[in-house]
Amino acid sequence: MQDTEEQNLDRAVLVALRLPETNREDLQDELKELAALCASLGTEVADQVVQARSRPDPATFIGRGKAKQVKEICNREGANVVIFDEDLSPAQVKNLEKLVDLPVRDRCGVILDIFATRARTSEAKLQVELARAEYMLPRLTHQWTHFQRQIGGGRIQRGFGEKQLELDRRYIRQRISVLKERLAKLQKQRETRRKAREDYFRVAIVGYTNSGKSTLMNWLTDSNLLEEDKLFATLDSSIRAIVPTEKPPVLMSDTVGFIRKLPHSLVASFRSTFEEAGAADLLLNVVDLSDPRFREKMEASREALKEFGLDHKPRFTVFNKIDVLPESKLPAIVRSIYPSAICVSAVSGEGCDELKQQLLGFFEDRMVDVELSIHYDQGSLINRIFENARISSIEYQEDRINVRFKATKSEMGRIEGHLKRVS
Ligand SMILES: Nc1nc2c(ncn2[C@@H]2O[C@H](COP(=O)(O)OP(=O)(O)OP(=O)(O)O)[C@@H](O)[C@H]2O)c(=O)[nH]1
Ligand SMILES: [Mg+2]
Repeated sequence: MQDTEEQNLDRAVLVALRLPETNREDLQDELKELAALCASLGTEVADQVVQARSRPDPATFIGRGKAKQVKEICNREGANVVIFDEDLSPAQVKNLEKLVDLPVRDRCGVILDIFATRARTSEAKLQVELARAEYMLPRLTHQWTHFQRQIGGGRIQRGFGEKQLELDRRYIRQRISVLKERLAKLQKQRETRRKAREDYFRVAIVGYTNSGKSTLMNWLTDSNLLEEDKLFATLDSSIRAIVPTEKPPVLMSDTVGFIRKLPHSLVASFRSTFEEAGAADLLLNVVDLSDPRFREKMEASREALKEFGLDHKPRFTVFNKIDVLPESKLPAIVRSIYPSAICVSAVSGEGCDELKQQLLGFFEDRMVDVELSIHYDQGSLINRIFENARISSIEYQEDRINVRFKATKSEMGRIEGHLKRVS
C-alpha cells in the first residue's frame, strides 16, 4: 500500500443522519461498513455521531448545533478528520469545514481514496484519477490541502489565494480532458480484444465487494488472482478460462465489487470495466451468505446491475461462504426461498463442482448438435471440426468420416459456409 505514513495519521469521527424512513439497524450496518472502508485506508475511527432529523440541512447537512458538538468530540478524541456517511454537496463541505474547523470528507471521497490505493493496471489508474478529478473540481477551496495528495501527477501546488485556485481549477479541467482521451484510446484497444473473444463463451462474476468473487474465480479457473479480506481488493477485470478448458473455452471475468451508494463519478469512470460484463453471456452474482444482512447487499447489487444496464442478462445467483454459516441447515432454508440459487464455499470448494456443471450445462444448451458425413479430401473442414467442436462420436469409413459433434451457432455458421464452398 502507498502513503502508509500519511494514512496512519488519520483519526476520524463518523457522522450520519437518521431520517424518518431510515431503519436503525440499517444505519448501524452502514456505519460499520463506513468504519471498514476507513480501516482499509488506515484511518482509525475515534467515535461516531448520529443525528435524527426530518431531512438534511441544505447548508450544513446536520444542524449547526450538532456540528459544534462534533467539533467538541473531535477535540476530545484527538480526531483530525470528520467523515460523513453520505455524499455532501461542495457547499455543505465548505460550511461544515468552517464549523468544525477540520477537513470534512464524505463517503464518496473515502471510496475514491480506496480505489486510488488499489488501482493497478494503467486503465484502472486512469479511471480512478478521472473520478477523483471530477469529484475534486467543484470542491476546491482554501481548505482543500487535505485532498491535495490524492490527485495523481503531483503537479498541483498547495492553493493560496483566488488566483492560485483558478489556476488549479484550470489544470484539473485540462487533466480531465487528457484522461478522457487516454481512456477512450484504451477502450478502443479493449474493444478489439473483446471482439477476438467473441467465439468464446463468456461469464462475468459480479456482486457486492468482499463477497468472494475473486476467490470463486480462482477456484473455477485454477488461477491465482488477488483475494483479500478487504473492501475493493479487485479493481481490474481479469479474464481467465474455466478449467478444464472446453471447446469453445468458457472465459470468466472478475469485476469491481458493488457497494451501497456507489459514487456516481465512479460509476461513470468504471462503466467501461463493466462493458466486459455487458459482453458476457451469463453473470454469476456472488452473495456472501455468511453476512446477516446479505438481503440488503443483494438489493444494492441489484440496483448497481441496473445502473450498469446489466439487469436483463441471464444470471445465476451464487450463495458463497456456506462453510462459515452458523447452522449447516441454512443453505437448505435459503434454497427454499431462492430455489434457483447455488450454494458454495469458494474456500473449501463445497458446491463448486456443481456450480461448474451448471455453468457448462448453460452453455451446452446454447450449442447445436450436428451429424455430418465428410469426404477425407475435405481435410481442412475435418481439422476445423476437431479444433473447434466437441466431438461425441466418430466413425471412419473407406472414403469418408461420420462425425457427431456439438458446436456453437457461430461456429456452425462457418462450417456451413465451408460446406457450401466445396459443394
Ligand atoms: N470462509 C470463507 N471465506 C471466503 C469464501 N470466499 C471468499 N472468502 C474470503 O472473503 C474475503 C474476500 O474475498 P475476495 O475473493 O477477495 O472477495 P471479492 O468479492 O473479490 O472482493 P473485492 O474484490 O474486494 O470486491 C477473503 O478474505 C476470502 O478469503 C468462502 O467461501 N468462505
Ligand atoms: Mg475481488
